Amino acid sequence: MTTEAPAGTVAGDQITREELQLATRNHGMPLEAMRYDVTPIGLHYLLVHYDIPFVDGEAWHLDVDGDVERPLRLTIDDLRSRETETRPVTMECAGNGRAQLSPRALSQPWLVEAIGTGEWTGTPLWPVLEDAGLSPDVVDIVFVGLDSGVEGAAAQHYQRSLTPQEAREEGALLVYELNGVPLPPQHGYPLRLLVPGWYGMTSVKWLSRITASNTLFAGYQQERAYRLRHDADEVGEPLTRMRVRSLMVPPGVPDFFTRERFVRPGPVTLTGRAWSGAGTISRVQVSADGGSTWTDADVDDAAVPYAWQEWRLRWDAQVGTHDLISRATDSTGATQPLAAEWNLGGYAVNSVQHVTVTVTDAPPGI
Ligand SMILES: Nc1nc2c(c(=O)[nH]1)N[C@H]1C(S)=C(S)[C@@H](COP(=O)(O)O)O[C@H]1N2
Ligand SMILES: [Mo]
Repeated sequence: MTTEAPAGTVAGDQITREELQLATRNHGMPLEAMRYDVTPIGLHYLLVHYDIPFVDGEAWHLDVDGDVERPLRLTIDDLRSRETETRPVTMECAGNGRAQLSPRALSQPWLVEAIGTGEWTGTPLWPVLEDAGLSPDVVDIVFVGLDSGVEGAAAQHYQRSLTPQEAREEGALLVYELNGVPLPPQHGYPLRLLVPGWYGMTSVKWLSRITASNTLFAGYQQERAYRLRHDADEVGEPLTRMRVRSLMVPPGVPDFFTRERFVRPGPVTLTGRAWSGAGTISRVQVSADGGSTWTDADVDDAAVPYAWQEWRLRWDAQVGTHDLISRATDSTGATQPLAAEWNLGGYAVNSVQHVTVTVTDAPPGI
């Protein structure tokens, strides 16, 4: 008996041409780049729904309008002359892990690599909204990107909303620099929203307009996409904060094509990063035997909340094949599940990563 995959999903491991087309545009972060506290530009993952807009930064401005007392039009210089904040923030795509599910949603086929930590510079969002003066009847604030396309059969600009409470309390920034330089085109030049601790879809790139509204925003990226549902008819739970997750830098060297790992026998330092939308990580456990036994890794203290923490554990690699796993627990006590929990859109998959390594003296020279 065969069970049919729901509409918009596909079962099995075969990648479709459209998924490949998305995957070549939207790259992940090579996991070895977890060695850097701040991900170098170009190694941070990338997710662009439509096309990267070509923006003339001199002519660009940000409009703050809608249900406000004083509509604002701000240039980049206006934003740069406001209060400045620089902070490392780990960002993850809500679809990270999607391609581990079967059936999987036909979309960007991430395995585990849709992550990165930028050092973002910008100005706090809330004081800008205070200057504009939100009317008391505002229930949603809509952030509109310059990029547009067609999704769910509807033409749209990429746009997402936050409630006034979220805009005030989540530490959101309007950012114009990444790692000390103006935002590169692919990461939102000249301005993006950044909501620390939330999945990436909230952090609208190429921001051109912020509109305060006295009705709930019902745009595609809010009402249809980025919701946890098991059935297309469900309203679903909106995605907000990142679930707890850890990843390991795959040790040793890879086979070029299969990416299978080879490690020499002897002591090896296993290392990686862990993060959570709850703020900080309290524990990382590592198993070298597929989850039968676990050892606590050393975890660096959190420098600031919402930036990943490095962990490490010395492992005595014995000849043979081993299934390495890391498992993080955050400050709320939430722990990564051992198996992925299926949902229709393939969102918020935070199950543990398995790294299979062959410990051998051959091939020599490694
Ligand atoms: N305007 C706009 N903003 C956007 C997107 C987009 O396609 N257009 N993609 C979102 C998604 S789904 C993610 S995961 C993050 C990715 O940010 P990055 O490409 O800078 O890593 O940007 C978000 N902001
Ligand atoms: Mo995303």
